[in-house]
Parts: sequence; structure tokens; C-alpha cells
Amino acid sequence: MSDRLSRRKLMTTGLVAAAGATGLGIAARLADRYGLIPPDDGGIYGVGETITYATQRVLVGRHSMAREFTRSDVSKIAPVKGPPPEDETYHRLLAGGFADWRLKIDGLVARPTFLSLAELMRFPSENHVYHQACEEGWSFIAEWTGVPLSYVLNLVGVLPQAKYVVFYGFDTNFDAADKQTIRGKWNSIDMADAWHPQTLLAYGMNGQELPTPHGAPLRLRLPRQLGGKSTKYLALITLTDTVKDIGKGYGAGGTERGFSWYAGI
Ligand SMILES: Nc1nc2c(c(=O)[nH]1)N[C@H]1C(S)=C(S)[C@@H](COP(=O)(O)O)O[C@H]1N2
Ligand SMILES: [Mo]
Repeated sequence: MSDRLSRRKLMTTGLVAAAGATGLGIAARLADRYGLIPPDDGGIYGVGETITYATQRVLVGRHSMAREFTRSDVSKIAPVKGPPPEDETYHRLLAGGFADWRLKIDGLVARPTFLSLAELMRFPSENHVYHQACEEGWSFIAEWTGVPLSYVLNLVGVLPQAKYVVFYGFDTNFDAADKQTIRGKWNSIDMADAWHPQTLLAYGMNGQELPTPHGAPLRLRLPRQLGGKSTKYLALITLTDTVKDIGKGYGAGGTERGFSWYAGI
């Protein structure tokens, strides 16, 4: 596939994803034109599945992948940004080896779910060696082990209206009754990044369990964006059609402090 053709395909895919909220019919027609109607289009999730399928298929292009390294490239030192949360619940769970920790997944999903670390570890796991860069200027290469976010999304069944996946770490008051008062380390990504094959829910780093300061028990790794988007110490993942009603409505805690929401590299 030529560069130009793959770029065009990518743009089309963006349109397909964007159409999710405004015109499912348009998305379906586009997907159809590109031969991306999946065999289960007539199934329960209908057009939603088509959008998912079309997005995944087209994005699995060489040009949209972050560079993968080998184990011998792993950096000797991995800096930390964002110390472990002070949250009491977090420290109780940490002391218990996270046996009682559950990842909650809710919002625009067919099956809201709680997953234990043991359950996540039983899912098909992947190792990725890629680069993580902080907006502060430092970076490192590490090997991450985990389950692709896409696997978990398929498990819970993403509803077609979903446009963003929102991640809340334990250093966020994510259970605030009033979403406007949410403060801390929450972030969101669009569905194209959510379905991307290199987007990982990581519980391992450099062949060990994920060290506490790097986000134990579970963190996001999103290699095509700056490290700040890779939320650590995960507690809750919510699928939503809008982020306007969360905090100041900019899509991330950091965005309220001046960082751009999209941090693609
Ligand atoms: N929950 C949470 N996630 C977070 C942060 C944080 O402070 N809290 N810091 C972010 C920033 S700015 C970066 S660069 C990376 C750092 O990851 P590391 O500590 O594993 O190097 O985590 C991101 N995820
Ligand atoms: Mo960062």
C-alpha cells in the first residue's frame, strides 16, 4: 500500500470513528465502501461492530504502529513520574498484594464488569518493548506485559455510542458524586487509540510484576502518545460518548493544567 493510500485510509477511519456519535448510517456506508462490513453486522451490536471492525482493520497498518524494540534495547534506568497515590484504599490493596483489587469497567458497555488481577492475567497476554517519553524531556525503553485493551473492550461489549475511554487512577477522586468536582490523574483516549493493537493494560514491566511506582497493579500503556496519557494505578475505566461533563470538560486532569489532550508522537 502506498503512503498516500494508507494516509487516506487512516483519514477515512477517523471519519468512521467520528461518525459514531453523529450518523451511524454514514459510518456504515463508508465501512461498506471499503469492504469493512464484518460478518456479524446483523448481530446484537450491529453498526457498532462495523465501526469497531473497520477501525481496527484499517489501523493495523504498518504506518500507524509505534516502533517496537528488542529486550537488549531496554533502558537501565526507568524514571518515575507520579508517585504512588496517598489514597487509603490504595494502600490497603497494596498491602494485600492487590488480591482484593478489582478493575471496574462501566459506562457505555453491554456488560459492566469487575476484573481481578488474576482474571486479567488469565487473558491472552502480550509483551511489547517500546519507548515512553514524558513531556518533561526524559524517556526510556521498557518491556511491558499485559492484555490488549481491545481484548477487554470486546469482553465488556462496547456500545456504538461510545467515543472515549476514560481512565481513573487511585490518585483521582473518581468516586466523587458530582463529576464536576473530579480532581487528579484521570485521562481519556478516543476509540481509535483504544482499539489500537499496541494499546496495553500492563501488569508487568521488564519481566517482573509492575513495580509500585510505575503504576501497580495495572496501568495503561499507549505508545503512540506521550507518557502522561498512560494512566497508572488504575481503578476505573469508563466508556462514554462525551467528556464534557467530567471535571472542566477538557478530557483529562492534565489538560486542565495546560497539557494538550492529544499527545501523539
Ligand atoms: N495515575 C497516574 N498516572 C500517571 C501519572 C500520575 O501522576 N498518576 N503520571 C503520568 C506521566 S506525566 C508520565 S510521563 C508517566 C510516567 O510513567 P512512569 O512513572 O512509569 O515513568 O505516567 C503517567 N501516568
Ligand atoms: Mo509525563
